[in-house]
Amino acid sequence: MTSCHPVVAACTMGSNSQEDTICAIATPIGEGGIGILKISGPEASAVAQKLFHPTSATCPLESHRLYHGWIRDPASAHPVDEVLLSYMAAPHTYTREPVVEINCHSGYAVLSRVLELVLEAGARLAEPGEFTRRAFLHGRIDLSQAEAVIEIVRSRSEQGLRAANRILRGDLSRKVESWRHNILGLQAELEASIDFCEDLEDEPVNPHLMTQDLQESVLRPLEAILHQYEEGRILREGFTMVLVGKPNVGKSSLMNALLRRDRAIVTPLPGTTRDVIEDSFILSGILVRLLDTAGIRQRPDEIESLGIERTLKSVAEADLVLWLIDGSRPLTGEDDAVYDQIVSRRYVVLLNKADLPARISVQDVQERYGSSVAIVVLSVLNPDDIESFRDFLIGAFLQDPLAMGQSMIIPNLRHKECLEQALAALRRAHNLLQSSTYGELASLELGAARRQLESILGCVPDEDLLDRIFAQFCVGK
Ligand SMILES: Nc1nc2c(ncn2[C@@H]2O[C@H](COP(=O)(O)OP(=O)(O)O)[C@@H](O)[C@H]2O)c(=O)[nH]1
Ligand SMILES: [Mg+2]
Repeated sequence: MTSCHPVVAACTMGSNSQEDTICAIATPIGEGGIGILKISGPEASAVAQKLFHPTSATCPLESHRLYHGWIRDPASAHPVDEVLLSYMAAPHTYTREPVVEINCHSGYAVLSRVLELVLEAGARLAEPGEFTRRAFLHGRIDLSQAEAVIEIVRSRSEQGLRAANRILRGDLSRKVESWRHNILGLQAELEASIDFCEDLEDEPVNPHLMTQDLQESVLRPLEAILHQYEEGRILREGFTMVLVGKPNVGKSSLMNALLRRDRAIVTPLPGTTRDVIEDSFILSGILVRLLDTAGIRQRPDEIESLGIERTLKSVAEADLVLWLIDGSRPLTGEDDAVYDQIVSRRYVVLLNKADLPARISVQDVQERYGSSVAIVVLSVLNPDDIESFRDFLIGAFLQDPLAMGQSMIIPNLRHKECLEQALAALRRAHNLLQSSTYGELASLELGAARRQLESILGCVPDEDLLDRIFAQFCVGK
């Protein structure tokens, strides 16, 4: 990536924590096809060559080639595993350091023995995220891209993955870098005009043009990207739906039908589901989190009351509430009690049990709860109805995030907070510029905004922040 790298490199050079050679098992430990051990650092090749015996003699190892051979215990010369080993010379590697990867058979004993030997040969066990941290410290990626690596690893949906890949590719970095560049330009212009005014008592810059420039080249695009955060949250974290309704209306049955497996217990006895049960499924490439709740009802017992408390909490956090009503029984005060709890949220009514003789109609529901409510009539036991309901959800609620997922850049929470701070400083600068006498203060505000943007890219050395970010990684990434 781009023009920001020299900045990152300039800010981070001089850190000397990167001089030793680190290693870690990069794949999940357990029985499997292949387990990979990664070594990175100046001694990577020397460490590997103490243990590795290639089938056909090749010394020194050539970069970016795969070698077949055996790992042997240097003390006893006993074979430990038959492996494929690759050596990648710096700087064309993940960390920009020399890297060795050993593809072993995957098993607990094999991997831990090879790891032990690599440690004895002079490497140190990597900390969580240390490989990616080195990629960042060596300027191969900036901080926002390093964060995208975590999101890629955690992505559970195709759309979430796409959004994270866009950040890793540098789409956000390029924008932030260009705003930073524009602000720097404005600041230089402003500083020059301040000096100039002092010397000549003249006004060489047009503050009107400057505020316009600030507005168009930074303020507006920054506002636009912040706007994308909220919708983008759904792509990243998933769309949360919570099922509510009085007991026995079919909530757990709907949960199981949407998940296509028996997750929640379904019984004809009211009050079976006492806790909030959570699971998720993929709808049109988007992760949908589904929460089945205890029915909201009057006069519950103690355990059920706790369940109801949790239900109300999930209602408050949901993107959409699915309110189930049993169409084969008359509406009661218990339905009213549910309505009272969800009325301020975005919700849809599901008039369920349409396979049974109807005791209430769409009209009855509208008369009681208002005509603007969206009502879906269905039987959750009918697979065709479930298919139509899935289509309804996509059409009514996932269209916008899906469209966004095609191209938009979606900042994460940390980026969003930096962008908000930058925006606030830019707005203050904008106001100061309009009253043209406060050039110096405006320049200070521009500087504050620029620093917020730099912190998105990680230009500002902040060990605490780096520790916090890289602690979220696993060892070996
Ligand atoms: N006939 C019919 N029965 C249903 C339907 N949906 C759920 N049920 C039954 O209603 C009872 C309660 O369902 P359940 O999912 O446990 O309701 P919950 O208490 O709201 O979670 C069970 O016996 C289900 O089989 C439906 O669409 N039609
Ligand atoms: Mg239930």
